[in-house]
Amino acid sequence: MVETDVKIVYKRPAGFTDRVTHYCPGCTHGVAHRLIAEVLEEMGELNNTIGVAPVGCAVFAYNYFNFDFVEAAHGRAPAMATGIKRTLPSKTLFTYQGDGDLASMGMGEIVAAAARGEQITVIFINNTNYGMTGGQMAPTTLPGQKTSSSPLGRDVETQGYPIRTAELLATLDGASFVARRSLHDARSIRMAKRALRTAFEVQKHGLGFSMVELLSICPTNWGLNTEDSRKWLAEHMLPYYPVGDFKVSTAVSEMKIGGN
Ligand SMILES: Cc1ncc(C[n+]2csc(CCOP(=O)(O)OP(=O)(O)O)c2C)c(N)n1
Repeated sequence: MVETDVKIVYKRPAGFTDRVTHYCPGCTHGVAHRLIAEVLEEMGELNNTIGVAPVGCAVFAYNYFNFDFVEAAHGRAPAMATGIKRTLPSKTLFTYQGDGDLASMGMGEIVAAAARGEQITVIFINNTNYGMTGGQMAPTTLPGQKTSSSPLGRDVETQGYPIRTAELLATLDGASFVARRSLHDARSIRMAKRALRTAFEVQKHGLGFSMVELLSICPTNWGLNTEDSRKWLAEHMLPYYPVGDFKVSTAVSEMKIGGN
């Protein structure tokens, strides 16, 4: 046998099962999943977490994480997370929701949960369309963007303007930490991980409602390859959906975070 100096620098996070995901090639749902699994492992929370899966492309998320998960009706994940968290307050609760699930079907749920200051963490995947059902227009679809239900491009005169969900929720007194990050390049992904860590720490410290919006690519429904999708996100999504922290309560700004 040949001796080697090979060191493992990258491996499957402990928070994952060994299932292969059903996501399309290039889709960043897998990146978001990985960041969540890494953060919960680093926080020692894997055995104390309950996730709430959405209706949408991530509907089978419960198959990919090896901790407890429940499945919500479309857009109702914040209500389920609220009930579970109030019943089991020592558990870490998070919802994982797309922009159709959270900002369309579930807009009422998320606004109410944030306004009540529920002690839950929300991971919001913004890929500007309803991915699972064939790429229809979502509340996040950009002006002029072509989708399967806006083939001539979103016309704001008749179809309205996109909703900047993070900014909207940040206006609510019940929200403690609301941020937007992007998953289109390595540096952004590292910054996204730090924001997720902050969001989960907010919950661990009992400081209230936290949400991280993650700008994501959808090569299949955008009709672009992965590389062009990443460029499209940077060119078109970032100007409309700037990354940043939109709400950091005083208590959160004074919070001490371990790890990276
Ligand atoms: C009550 C209800 N309305 C509509 C649908 C159809 N539907 C399933 S997934 C989905 C949208 C999913 O899009 P999004 O939340 O953006 O997630 P993605 O698939 O892009 O990750 C819709 C409209 C449904 N299943 N139930």
